Amino acid sequence: MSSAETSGSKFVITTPIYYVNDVPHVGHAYTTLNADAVARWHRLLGDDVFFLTGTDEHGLKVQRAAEEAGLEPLDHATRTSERFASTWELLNISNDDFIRTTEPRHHAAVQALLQKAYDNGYIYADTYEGDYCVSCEAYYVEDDLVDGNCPIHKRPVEHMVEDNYFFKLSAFTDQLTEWLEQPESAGHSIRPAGYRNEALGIVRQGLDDVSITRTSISWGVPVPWDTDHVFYVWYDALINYATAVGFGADQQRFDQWWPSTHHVLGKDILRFHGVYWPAMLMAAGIDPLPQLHVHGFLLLGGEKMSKTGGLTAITPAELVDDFGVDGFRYAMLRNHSFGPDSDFSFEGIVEAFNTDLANTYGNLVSRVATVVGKNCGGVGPAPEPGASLGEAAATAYAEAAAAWDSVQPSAALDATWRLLRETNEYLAEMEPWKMDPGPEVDAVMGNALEVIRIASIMASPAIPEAVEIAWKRIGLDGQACQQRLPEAAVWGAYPGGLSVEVGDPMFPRFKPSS
Ligand code: ME8
Repeated sequence: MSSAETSGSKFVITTPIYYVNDVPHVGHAYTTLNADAVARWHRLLGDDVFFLTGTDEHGLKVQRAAEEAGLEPLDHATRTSERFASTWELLNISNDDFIRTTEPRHHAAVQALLQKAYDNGYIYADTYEGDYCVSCEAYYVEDDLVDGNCPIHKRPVEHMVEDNYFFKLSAFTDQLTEWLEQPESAGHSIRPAGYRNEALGIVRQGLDDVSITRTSISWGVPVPWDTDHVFYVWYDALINYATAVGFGADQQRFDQWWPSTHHVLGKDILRFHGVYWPAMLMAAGIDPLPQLHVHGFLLLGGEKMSKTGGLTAITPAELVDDFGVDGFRYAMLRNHSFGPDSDFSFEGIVEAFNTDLANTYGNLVSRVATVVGKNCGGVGPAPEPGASLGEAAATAYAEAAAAWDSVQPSAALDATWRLLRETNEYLAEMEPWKMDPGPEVDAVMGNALEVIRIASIMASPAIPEAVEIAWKRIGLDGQACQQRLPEAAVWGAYPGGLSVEVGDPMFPRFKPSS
């Protein structure tokens, strides 16, 4: 569906709910920032947005982390959940809800949804024996293991034997295949396509039924029809997306919001979101299925940055200290295109900050304000109706809108910054600073101001605070982020006659301390 078609409609976007066994790192921030930027873009389109994030608080991994910290699981979960919430506040994340799986609303929804699947005949009792990775909270079959270790965490698995309830995943092979193979025009299942093919590969290999309850631990949501059991953490966690829009509590609300659900997630949890979750929804009779947007890993020295992997934990707060909130947000979104794995580096952030924010955007704003001050008496002129920059702006907008629409923030910012660079080149060519006051310089500066107005709206999902400053500098009130697209991107709306202010550099160049 194109942006124009979804305008004014509901749009639900979610992040994974993060485990509270440790604190937030740059990998979590990457997912959450992408979801945040897309949520902000949809608000600009006038959509009614519900942006959900939260924490996943049950399971053996969390229980053990609490034991290690000498705390009750709930106290430990509360403490870490707050660290996630405060990190998102620091990063100016615009979530509309923050769900914790230990909340009563979630327990009720999990029980309601799985009871439906049970009543529909898709859950049965049996004994399970297998190799379990506590870090993944998942069983593996022997073929999946690498030298007897978990393929993701490279740690030994634990052999477990349990009386369990099983979910008849195998019954959904055909329906899952059909969903995964559906044409994009019917609403995509998983994007980018490589991940859809990966999910199809999992389904085609043959699906075994999966164990969904535990008796060995008590830290979970009790099974409503047999309270000796708790649901295995993944089957409780996935349901958070349904809980938050009212499943089992407010059917009308659920019916309104559910059909526009988009999940943003990393490739490590593709199997759960792209195979198990849709099958659970089918088993409970919930339709339609959500749309998935899957990204790769941020790598540090070639390894996934992971809290359980014991690799360097780089906290977002440290990077915000160096680059500011918008500097960090921009670099994360711009440097790592959504889909493939991508190398994360401090140098990469410095480069994005200095090149794009300081030299291109910040410089354009100061340069334009300075020339308007000197050659236009400090009053911003209106743009020319048929300016060539107007065409460049329209092209950049169309490209950025398509990229945001397909959840490609990096590509959208690329198109936006191309327009800013073209404007810097236009100024270098026109040399308005050499012109005398008069209509010629007014036209050039009006055009440049109009690009600043439009590009700032386009950049606002990534750098919401900086664009407000730029807007004010060119004499517009704040609220660039509250402009309604696509109308606000149409060339010619900068009214002229506004007072333009030079101010301090918006993004002073970052110089690494040696
Ligand atoms: O899996 N690069 O939680 P989790 C990019 N609770 N993204 C990364 C990353 C990296 N190096 N490391 C982590 C869970 N992420 C479950 C989810 S959802 C119903 C339950 C991001 O705390 C990425 O989004 O291990 C990944 O999918 C997620 O964090 C895993 O977070």
